[in-house]
Amino acid sequence: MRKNLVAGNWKMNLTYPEGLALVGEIVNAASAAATGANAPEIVICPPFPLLQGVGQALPQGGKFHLGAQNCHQKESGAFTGEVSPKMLASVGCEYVILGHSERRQYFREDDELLGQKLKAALAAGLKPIFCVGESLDTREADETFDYIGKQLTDGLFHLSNEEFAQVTIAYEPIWAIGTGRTATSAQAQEVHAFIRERIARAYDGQAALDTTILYGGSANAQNARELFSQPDVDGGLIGGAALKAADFATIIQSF
Ligand code: 3PY
Repeated sequence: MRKNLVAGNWKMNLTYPEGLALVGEIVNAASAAATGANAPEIVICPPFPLLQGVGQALPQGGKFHLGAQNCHQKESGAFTGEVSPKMLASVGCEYVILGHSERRQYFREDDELLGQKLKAALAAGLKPIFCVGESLDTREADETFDYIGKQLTDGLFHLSNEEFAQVTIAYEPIWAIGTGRTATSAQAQEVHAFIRERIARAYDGQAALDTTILYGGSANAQNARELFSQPDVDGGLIGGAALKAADFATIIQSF
């Protein structure tokens, strides 16, 4: 079901003690903001070794949820160094980010592999946060909509209606990730509306209305309110600003 949602992607940052300290600060700073009609669902996505400890530090049964940043496509087996969706679920994960541009770029994850990961995550009861987004070259060549349309068709729209209902989409323009450049709220809204229209075509109008679509890419305490005020922007997938408790709390209060 469509909802306001803010997810913090900690990426490959923080040791175990640092992560526990940060999550304590976030819970203190954000608990007051995590109540009320507009309060978003809050998903904290630390690196694998921090998952269980961070999960245990989150208040249970409320707005806070635990997510991972990736998973393998198989349930178990001889895949040295990998982590399965079932393992994530067993330490309390409810969400998993899939298809982040850093995974696509540095680990060569393509739509076929991401399709398998999506299926595996869903089979383990996880809710995927599926990322799409164009490079600067693609934007400047005026090919943004074709590119994102293809990512949606090839990566996501093979899911059944029931599977798709579990998915949150994150629009993360690559040129805005870790660069300090943010899409303007109008640029974000334009792409979010396009994504919603493509969902309506692939599934139906109700599925389009029910899907949560997040903006990611240098979203921060200063620009979150403007971004989240757009009609098709339901929240954010937050990078650097998720590592600062006060900023993250401000973002959570930006609805
Ligand atoms: C960023 O904002 O840098 C992100 O990549 C969030 O996932």
